[in-house]
Amino acid sequence: MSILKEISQNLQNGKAKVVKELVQKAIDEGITAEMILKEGLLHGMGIIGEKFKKDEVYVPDVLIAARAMNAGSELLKPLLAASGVTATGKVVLGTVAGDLHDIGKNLVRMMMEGKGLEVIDLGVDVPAEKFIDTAIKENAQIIGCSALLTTTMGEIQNVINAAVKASMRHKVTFLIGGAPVTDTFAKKIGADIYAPDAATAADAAVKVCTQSLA
Ligand code: B1M
Repeated sequence: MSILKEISQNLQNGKAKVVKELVQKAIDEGITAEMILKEGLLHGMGIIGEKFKKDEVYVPDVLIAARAMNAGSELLKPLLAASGVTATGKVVLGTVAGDLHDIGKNLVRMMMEGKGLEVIDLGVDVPAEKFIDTAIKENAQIIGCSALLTTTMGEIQNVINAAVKASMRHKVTFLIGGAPVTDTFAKKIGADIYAPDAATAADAAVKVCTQSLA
C-alpha cells in the first residue's frame, strides 16, 4: 500500500498517532504537502463523509477521524506556509453559531497564515456579535465565515446583518465558504466573496488586503 493510501486508511480508523507518523514519513520522503493533504488526509475524510451519510459510521467515528485529520494537517502547516507570498492584513475567522465543524476553517487559517496574513481564529459556534466586536476591536479588513450545515449557513446572513447594525459593513469584506455554501448563496445574502476551498480563500484574502493597502 502506498504511504498516501496508508494515511487515508489510518485516518478513517481514527489512528491519530499513526497518521502523524505517516505524514512525517511522507514529508521526509519528499512528497509535497499539497499531495499529502489531498490524496492522504482529505481522501480519508471524504470516505468517512460518504460512510457517515450512509449510516455506516457514526458521530464518534467521525470525531476521532477529525482528530486524526487535525493532527496530520498541523505537521503540514509550516510547509503550506512556505508559499513565498507575504501579505499584510488582518482576518477575523470563525465557524458560525450552531456549527461545530472546524477542519475546513482550520485549513483556511493555515493557508492564510502561510501567506503572511494575521488570522484571529474565533473557533466554532461563534455568535454574530463576536465576529463584529472582534473585527472592530482589531480593525480587521476581512471577516471570514465558515458553515458546514444547511441549517447553519443562514447564520452568515446574521453576521452580515450585525455588521450593518453596527454601521461597519463598509469597512470589512465578507469572505465565506463551507460545503453547502455557493456563489449564488453568497450573492443572495450580500457577502462579498465566496471561496470553494482554502487555497482560493487565502488568495482572495491577499488580494483584498493588498488592495486596501494601495
Ligand atoms: Co458533520 N455533517 N455533523 N460532523 N460532517 C457533514 C457536514 C455532513 C455533510 C455529513 C453527511 O451527512 N454526509 C452533514 C451535513 C448535512 C447538511 O447539512 N446538508 C453533517 C451533519 C448532519 C452533522 C450533524 C448534524 C450529525 C449529527 O449530530 N446527527 C452534526 C452537527 C454538529 C454541529 O455542527 N452542530 C455533525 C457533527 C460532526 C462532527 C462533530 C462529528 C465532525 C466535525 C469535527 C470537526 O470539524 N472538528 C463532523 C464531520 C467531520 C463531518 C464530515 C464527515 C467532514 C467535514 C470535513 O471536515 N470535511 C462532513 C461530510 C463531508 O463533508 N463529506 C459532515 C473536510 C473539510 C476540509 O472540508 O469543511 O468542506 P470542508 O472545507 C472545505 C471547503 O468547504 C472550504 O475549504 C475547505 C477545503 O479546502 N471551506 C471554506 C470551508 N470553510 C471555508 C471558509 C472560507 C472559504 C472556504 O472562507 C472563510
